[in-house]
Amino acid sequence: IHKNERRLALSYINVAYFAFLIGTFCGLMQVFIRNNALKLPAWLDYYQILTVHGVLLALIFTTYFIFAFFITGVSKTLGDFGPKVRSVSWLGFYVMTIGTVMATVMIISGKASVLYTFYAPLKASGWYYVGLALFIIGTWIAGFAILGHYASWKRRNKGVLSPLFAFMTVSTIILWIIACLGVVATVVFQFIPWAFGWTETINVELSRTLFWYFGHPLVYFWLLPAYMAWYTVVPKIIGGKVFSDSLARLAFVLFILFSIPVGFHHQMVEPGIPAFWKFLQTCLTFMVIIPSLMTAFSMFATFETAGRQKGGKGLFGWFTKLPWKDIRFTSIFIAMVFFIPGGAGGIINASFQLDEVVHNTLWIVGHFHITVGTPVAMTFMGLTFWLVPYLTGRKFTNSLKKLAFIQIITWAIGMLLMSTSQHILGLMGAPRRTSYAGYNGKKTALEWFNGIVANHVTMAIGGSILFLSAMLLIYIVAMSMFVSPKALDREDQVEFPLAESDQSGTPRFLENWWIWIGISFALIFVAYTIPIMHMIEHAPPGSIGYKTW
Ligand code: HAS
Repeated sequence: IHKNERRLALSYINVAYFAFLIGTFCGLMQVFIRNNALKLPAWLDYYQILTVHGVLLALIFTTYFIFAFFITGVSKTLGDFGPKVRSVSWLGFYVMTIGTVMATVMIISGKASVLYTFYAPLKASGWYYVGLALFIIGTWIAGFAILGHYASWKRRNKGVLSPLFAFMTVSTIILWIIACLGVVATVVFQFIPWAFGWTETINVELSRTLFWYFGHPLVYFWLLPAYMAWYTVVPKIIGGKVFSDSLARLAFVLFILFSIPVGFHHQMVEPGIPAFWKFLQTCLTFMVIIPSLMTAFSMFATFETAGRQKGGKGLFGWFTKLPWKDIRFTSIFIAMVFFIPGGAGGIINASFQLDEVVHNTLWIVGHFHITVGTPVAMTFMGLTFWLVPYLTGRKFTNSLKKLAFIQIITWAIGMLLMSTSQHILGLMGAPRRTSYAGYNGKKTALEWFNGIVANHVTMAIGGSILFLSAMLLIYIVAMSMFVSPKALDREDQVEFPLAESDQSGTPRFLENWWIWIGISFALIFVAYTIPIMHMIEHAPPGSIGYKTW
């Protein structure tokens, strides 16, 4: 790809891993605080650290990495960006980064210890919300640059289906733009006026609703780039093809339709939303599980087909033919395995009454560490091992490959220990979002939390292994970014593995975005209009919306 796109993608990756470095360090501190083994100095607060951890890992690391992957893949499949798209992309990068720096400075200076969900009535400095708004606007600019590049490709290739990678990128960006409308609305019209003192108070229920309108599709904004790698990169690495081009496209379209009108499943216990609307969104949540089940089916089919082609015999012989010694594959395979309990946990959370048992407990923390923290993060690690050397033109040496194996195995072990204990502690009632670990010295509580797995110590051991793994990853990234020798011979050059996808049977209407955007808005309208009108009608005195009805 063009050297400018390389530079752009590398800039995104640098910010991503810088955020990863600080974010994982804060994670390490957290497990020790919860274990009562670390006392913070007066100027540093548990919530300050938790906010840095959540924002830098869940929002910044993911988003920057995702854009690096998009830019590289789109310019590889649709061609060089050209000067206009290039400048808009850089503008997006700078606006995002100014926003990120503003928000991070506010959190570190203790003026925004509101966690990554920034629930009202917790209030941060107004500049924190301005930083967040700039970050989102930056992603829109960068996203529209890619959409513009895609549109010009479509104009030049009338009636032709776009390459699968580009199709998936466009779906994910459309999902992101529609999702962000909620967070932009609450940040610009509710939080900023309230934080700067222009309005007296804030409509809490409405702000949480607008946040989760965004918050749930946010998790699919993390997941879909991982799925892109599963669908388009993994088959190439294992020597196969995309199992079904139309199935893959349909799965992405279903995410555009069903990932947004489901935010109430994060608000099941909130009294301000009538049960009927929660139930409706529970049903829609079960719809959004379908494309993940399709993905699981497709992955098994890809593995089996490729394994049998390589001579795998019998019921499971194909399994042994997979390239287990290739870290690009092994890392992503482990990521997939983690998503089986991760997804099952999600289905439990979504099951209306069952959520009463796990809501606001450490179970949820366990859930998101085996969704975004492993399937997504570990897929991004598997991509990093070839993406960085591909962009820098350096070798991914044998010693780096060995280190990469150690890194992946330690991440998997650390996460297994930490997330299992979080799930069990959560089932026993250990709360989330708190540094409180002493349980008032209550004997029964302390006995509960003293099992081998259900223990804050196990959680801390897992967390420490994870931190060591994270540092190893930073070392691997730094080496392949700046130090490793340049790959001068062809065989040393690292490739962008992209599988062949047979489009001959794919229906053209799958790429008619207006149909999907239209249905998506119709579902959002059905799921949200009446409850939101209800919330505005009951706006508290002094907040925006009060007495305007
Ligand atoms: Fe979730 C809370 C429901 C998926 C992230 N979720 C969270 C939070 C985060 C998060 C961050 O309904 C906490 C938010 C907060 O701070 O409060 N989640 C779901 C459901 C799914 C789901 C139904 N979540 C995710 C993904 C995330 C993520 C993905 C990040 C990337 N989640 C909830 C609910 C809550 C929640 C409630 C709120 C709970 C509360 O009370 O607060 C579904 O999308 C899951 C579907 C997935 C599957 C799995 C398919 C499996 C595949 C792997 C195949 C494996 C292979 C390997 C091929 C059905 C694709 C085979 C190899 C072998 C050897 C077998």
